[in-house]
Amino acid sequence: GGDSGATGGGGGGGDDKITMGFSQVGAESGWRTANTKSIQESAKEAGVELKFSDAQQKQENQIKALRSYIQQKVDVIAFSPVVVSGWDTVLKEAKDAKIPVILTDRAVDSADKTLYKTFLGSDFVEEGKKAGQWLVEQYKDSKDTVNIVELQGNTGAAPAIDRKKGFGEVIAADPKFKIIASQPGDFTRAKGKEVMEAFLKSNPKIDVLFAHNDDMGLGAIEAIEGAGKTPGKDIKIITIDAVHDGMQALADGKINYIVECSPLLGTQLMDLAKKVVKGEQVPERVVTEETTFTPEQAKQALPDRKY
Ligand code: GZL
Repeated sequence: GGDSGATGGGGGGGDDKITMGFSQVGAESGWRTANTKSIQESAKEAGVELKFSDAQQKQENQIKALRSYIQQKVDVIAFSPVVVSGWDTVLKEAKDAKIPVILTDRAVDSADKTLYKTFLGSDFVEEGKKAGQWLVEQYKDSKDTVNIVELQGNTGAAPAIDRKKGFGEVIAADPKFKIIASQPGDFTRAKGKEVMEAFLKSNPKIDVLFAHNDDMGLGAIEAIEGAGKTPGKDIKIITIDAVHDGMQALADGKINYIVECSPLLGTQLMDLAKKVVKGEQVPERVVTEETTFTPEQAKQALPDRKY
C-alpha cells in the first residue's frame, strides 16, 4: 500500500483499508452495549479494520489501550472518554505519533483543541434541559414543594456533569423544585437500585426521581416497588437514553418521560474516520439527532426500535 502520509500512522495494508483503534468505556448499560454493536457493525460495513477494547469503566485501562494503538501505528484512534479530565498526556503522544483522534459519545476537558479532530455525540446539557422542561410543565399548576432525588452518572463523566447542569438550570426557575438528594449511580442498574434504596430510607417524601440514564431508573424501580410504592405514580420518574427496557417501562407507566440519547454513532464515526485519515476537513463538533418520548409515544415506537 501507498505511503500513509502526514495524517496516518502508517497503518496496515492497502491504501483504502484503514485501521481504527477504539477504546470503549465498558458494558455498564443497555446504551453502551447498543453503542458497541453500532461501532462494530459499522466498521464491518465500512471495511474498517477495528481493534476494540472494553475498559470496564476505568480510565487507566483506556489510557493503556490508547498507548497500545499508538504502538501498533493504527491509522486513526477513536474513544469514548469515561471521564472528562486526565487525557492531555496520552493525546499528545498520539499527536506526536501523527495519529488523528476522534472523540465519540463523551467529551474531554482538554484546553488544547488540536488534540482531537472532532467530537461526535449528544448535547448532554440539552438532554438535561429537556428533562427539566417536562417537570416544569407537569407541575406548572402546583404551588407545593416538589421533592426530587437525582441518580447521577459516574462522577466526572461528561453526561453526568452536563445532564445535571441542564436539569438544574431549568428547575432553578421555580423554588418549589427541591433536589433533596443527589448521588452517583454510575449508570448501572445495580448501583441505581442500591442508591435509591438509601434515598427511600432517608427521605419520607420523594415526589420525583431524575435518573441520568434508563438503567439506573430501572434499578430504582425495583427499589421503589420493594418499598411498597408505585413507580410512575407515587414517584414520577424521568430518565435519559430510551433503550428498549426503558421504553418498555415507559409504555407500562413505570417511567413517565424519557429523553432520547442515541447510541447509533457507528456510521457517522466511520465516515469521519475515513475523512480524517485522508486529511480532509471535518467539523470540530457533530451533534447527535435525538428526541423525547411519552408513554403513548413509546408504545408507538417500540415495535420499530433497533435496540
Ligand atoms: C451517553 C453515554 C451514557 C449513557 C449511559 O452518551 O455516555 O453512558 O447515557 C451510558 O447509559 O452508560
